Amino acid sequence: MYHDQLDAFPKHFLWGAASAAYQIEGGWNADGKGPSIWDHFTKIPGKTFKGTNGDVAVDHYHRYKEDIALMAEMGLKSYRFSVAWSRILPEGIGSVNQKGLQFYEDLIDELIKHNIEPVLTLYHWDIPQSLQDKYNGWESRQAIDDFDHYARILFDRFKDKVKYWVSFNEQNVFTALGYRWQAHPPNISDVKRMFESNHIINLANAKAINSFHELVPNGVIGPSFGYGPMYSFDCAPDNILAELNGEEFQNHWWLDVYVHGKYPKVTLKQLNRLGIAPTIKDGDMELLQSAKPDFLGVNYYHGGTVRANEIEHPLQIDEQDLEKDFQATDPYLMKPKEEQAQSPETRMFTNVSNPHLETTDWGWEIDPIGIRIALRRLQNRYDLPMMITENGLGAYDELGVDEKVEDDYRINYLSAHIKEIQKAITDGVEVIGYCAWSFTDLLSWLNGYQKRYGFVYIDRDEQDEKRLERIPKKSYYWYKNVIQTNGEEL
Ligand code: BGP
Repeated sequence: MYHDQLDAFPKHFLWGAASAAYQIEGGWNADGKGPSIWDHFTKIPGKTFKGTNGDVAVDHYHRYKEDIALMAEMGLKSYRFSVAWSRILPEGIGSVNQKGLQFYEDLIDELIKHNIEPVLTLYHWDIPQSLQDKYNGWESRQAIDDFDHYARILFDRFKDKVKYWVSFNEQNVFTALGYRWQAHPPNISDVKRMFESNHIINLANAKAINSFHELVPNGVIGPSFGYGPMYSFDCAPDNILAELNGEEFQNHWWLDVYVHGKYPKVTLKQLNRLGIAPTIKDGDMELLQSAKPDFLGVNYYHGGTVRANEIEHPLQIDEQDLEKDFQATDPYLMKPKEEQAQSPETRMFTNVSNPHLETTDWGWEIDPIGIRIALRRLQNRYDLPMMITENGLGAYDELGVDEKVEDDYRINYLSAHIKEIQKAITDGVEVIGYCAWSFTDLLSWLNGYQKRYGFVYIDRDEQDEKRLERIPKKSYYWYKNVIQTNGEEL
């Protein structure tokens, strides 16, 4: 579908930028803050690039006024940030740390003073370490009530100041990296435990959304999902089937629960067969069905291309095995069930690289049309308003001798994606805002400070905090103009 003329962006479109507490704040133990699992994890040798951590990060905790002044100067309409649970409740439960709460109140007031709409994320990956120690964090159902208690403190305090709320950030990413790939805290490699904790997080999400609707009738809430549309490698029917499997296993597995309160049947059956489906207790599905988000937050970086497994890995079977029985024709089924369970997607699809797409310096595919495809698919299936809550380019920015950063590559990247969003809006998709990742440079979870995303350069690196000076890049001025023209000049 091609349009002669594109619709204008909606009048009150929320042109924004995003961040997360651990990646920018620093002040890791300031004013009574307790440690989170990230404070703990980053101290394990070999886990992050050059051992970087968020102890100081970009010191936003002490410099938020300076950062918000730069947002105001840019004309930013919205700013998405996350609250660190362990600043509010250092032990995860118990008495409130008033200074921690006050920090966020001051931040929100400062945003409002400058007409910047706050978008508050309740959870961007940093459960308090004390809850991890006490009952294994998200593996315990106690976390559902404790998260709700924490969320209600924020709903109560900020219900008249904050309209837009995000419940969980990229549940698909932090459960996979934390419980399967040992790349994030809590540093576990166990697929069964991943599905169990994921179910508990679904319940926590639903319970908090219900509390929100009780306490904040004028606000809106939704999860931010890390969505990557799946593409079939080609039109061979078995690859199309692989695409269907990939979309269900990687995306609908979460989104169907958020929006419709149910797990996709085919994936659930497969997980049950392998003995790794989550334990669903009486009342769980009712809770999931009772909570409906008001909008979907979409974090878009790239999608994924898949093909049928047998093509990618041609069958290699011992002559002897062939004698056995029909199952011998499928090497996957010959593995013990426990081994099959460690890679449940094996027979559903295989990831391959897409020959049509270039990649970033970190190997992430660059696919602007994918954001339109994402929005179209999500509108089709879930029919909720959407906010792009993250999208951006990680690059090695260089501060020139003239103290300038000429990041034309970032401008090209963002411009191409925003144009596709405009096409999706013209198609008929309801998009209420766009948060670029990120406003300032910040700590990349595993990649230190060299992988930069911001409109504002921060003068620090892995070894040296330097002056932590804020220097607007070329993209800062470009985005300022995008906002001023409400997207007419991209
Ligand atoms: C998303 C996270 C963000 C951010 C971004 C870039 O998955 O929600 O917090 O980090 O990815 O990722 P990275 O820093 O790994 O490049």
